[in-house]
Amino acid sequence: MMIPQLPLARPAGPRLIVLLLGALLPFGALLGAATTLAAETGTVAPAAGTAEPVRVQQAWIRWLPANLPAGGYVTLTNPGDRAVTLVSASSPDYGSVALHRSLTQNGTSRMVPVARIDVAPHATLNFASFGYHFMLMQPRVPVAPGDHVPVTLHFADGRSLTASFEVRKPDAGAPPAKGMAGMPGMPNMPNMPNTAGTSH
Ligand SMILES: [Cu+2]
Repeated sequence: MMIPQLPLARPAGPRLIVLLLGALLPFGALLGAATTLAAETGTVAPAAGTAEPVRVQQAWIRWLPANLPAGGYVTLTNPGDRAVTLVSASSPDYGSVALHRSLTQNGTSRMVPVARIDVAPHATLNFASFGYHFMLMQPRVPVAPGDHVPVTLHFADGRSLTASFEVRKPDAGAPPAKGMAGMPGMPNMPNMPNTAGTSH
């Protein structure tokens, strides 16, 4: 791991060194976790030991033809003692990724933007179960079933996590859970091949 050099142009007093160390520690933690983020599952780097990593599983996108907005779904597990709050998401493959929730009001189903999605301590939140989804719009590249799209989840505490979302056909459900694959200490998920069984 590369350790940034302290600036030599001016003397670094003890206070400055403390500040620099404080800034570097979470950076180092991010670097350490980065190797696990490429697979479908991943973890959020702990912020200086204050929170345990969030686990992401069954990340997938329900593809629709004609560049219609696509719904994205995940299962988030918070193993920590504090709630974590998802506040936004982004993807290099889409111009816009919004947090949405489907509601049924007066017998009519509609979806509304949401500003945050909380995951309680020691809880698992399956997006689909609560009507939550990512609304992915304005694709920047051709996206088709069988593809994998990176989506970065941004949390209220400043942490973020990039997971690979499997693009599936409109009539497909969530991909099967990967068992223990998302557990810390088992980062050796292969670079995901197309396992969706599509013939696209
Ligand atoms: Cu929506």
